[in-house]
Amino acid sequence: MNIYSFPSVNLTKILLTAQELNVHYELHIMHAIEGEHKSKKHLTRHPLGMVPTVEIDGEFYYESNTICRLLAERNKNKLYAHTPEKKARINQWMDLMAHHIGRNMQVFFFEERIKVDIFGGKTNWSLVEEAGKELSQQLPIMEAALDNNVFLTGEDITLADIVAFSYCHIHEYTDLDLTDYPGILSWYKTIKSRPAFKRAVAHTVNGNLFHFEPN
Ligand SMILES: N[C@@H](CCC(=O)N[C@@H](CS)C(=O)NCC(=O)O)C(=O)O
Repeated sequence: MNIYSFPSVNLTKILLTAQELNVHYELHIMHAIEGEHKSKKHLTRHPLGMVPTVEIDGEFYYESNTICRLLAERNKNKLYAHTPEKKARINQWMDLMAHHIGRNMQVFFFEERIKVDIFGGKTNWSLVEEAGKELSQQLPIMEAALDNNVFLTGEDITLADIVAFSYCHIHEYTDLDLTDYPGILSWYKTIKSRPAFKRAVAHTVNGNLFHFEPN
C-alpha cells in the first residue's frame, strides 16, 4: 500500500490500523506548505486535493475511516467485526469521533498548533473555549464506555479505539486537558504502549506523528 499524506490525525488512524494489521506500506510524506496536495498529480489521487489517500493494487481510496475499514475487511475483519450489529457499534464510535468529539479536538490542534506553527497566525481562544465546553459534555460518554471495558466496544481493540486514540493524541500537543477522565487516560496509555503505536511512530519521517514537538 502507498500512503500519500502530510502528518495529521487522519494519517495517524491509517498508520495505526496498518501497523496493528501488519499491512506493509510506503509512506509518501507530502509538503503541505508548498501545496503539494493541490498539484495535478495529487488531484488524480484525490479529486479535492486532500489527504490522506492510499493506493492499493492500482486503486486510490480516500476518507480515513473508510480506508481503516477497507484494511480491516481485507484482513479477515481483524479490528472490525463480523456482524452488522457489532460493525455498527464500531462505526458509531468512528462517526462520533469524526463528526463530534474529534472535531472539537481538532479545533485545539488547528488553533493552537497548525495556525500558529505552520501559518504564523494567532490562536482564536474563543473557538478553543467553545470546543472545550462541548467536549465537557461529550467526553463523559467516552469515560462511561471505558468504565467496565478495556476498550471502547469491549475487551478487544477495534477501529473504534484506533480512531478515537488518533484524535486524543492531540492532547499531548495542546491545552486539551483529559485529567478529569482517568478512564480515558488509562485506555490512552494502553494503546500508546502497544508495539503497533511504536512501529507507526518509528516509520514516520521525524519519529513523531505530527510535525510538531509535544507540549
Ligand atoms: N474526512 C477526511 C478529512 C480529510 C481532511 O480534512 N484532510 C485535511 C488534512 S487532515 C486536508 O487535506 N486539508 C487540506 C485541504 O483541505 O486543502 C478524512 O477523514 O480523511
